[in-house]
Amino acid sequence: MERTLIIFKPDCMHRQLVGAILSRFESKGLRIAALKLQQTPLAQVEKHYAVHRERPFYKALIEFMTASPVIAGVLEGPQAIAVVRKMLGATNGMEAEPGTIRGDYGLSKQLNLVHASDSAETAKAEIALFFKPEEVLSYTRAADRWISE
Ligand code: 3AN
Repeated sequence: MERTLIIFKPDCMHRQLVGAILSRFESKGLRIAALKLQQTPLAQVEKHYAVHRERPFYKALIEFMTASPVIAGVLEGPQAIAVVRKMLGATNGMEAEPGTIRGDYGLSKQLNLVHASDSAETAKAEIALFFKPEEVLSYTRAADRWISE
């Protein structure tokens, strides 16, 4: 079992696509381990995107990610990190394959709807940045034995 951090970004919030996209993750069989609405503090967004500090789009990215409340969550499942990244598709919505979330809903590099952790190390650090340990819950769903063996 793996856990991965997702963030429904401001464009997703304003386009009212959170329900539609969360539903795709649920339908896949991923388990919601945490979910919350928050106005992300500047320092937290800066820490989250610290790897992009030198990139030309960094300032715009920080402004975008603090422009409105977002919904952050943790999804759990077998190989959840790779599975969720695959469901999102390429960063650039113009290049993302149809059938992926960005391929179906996006036409932009920056306005790409959902963030998801890209490795086991980043997932661990990002979950710790957004959630206290007690906010991330493990539980068994009635359908779990029919979703993965
Ligand atoms: P991903 O979200 O697919 O992991 P990253 O980690 O390369 O993509 O980039 C983080 C975020 O920075 C993206 N989600 C996107 O919002 C923004 N971003 C990445 N590349 C660009 C770019 N060339 N122009 C504008 N924004 C970008």
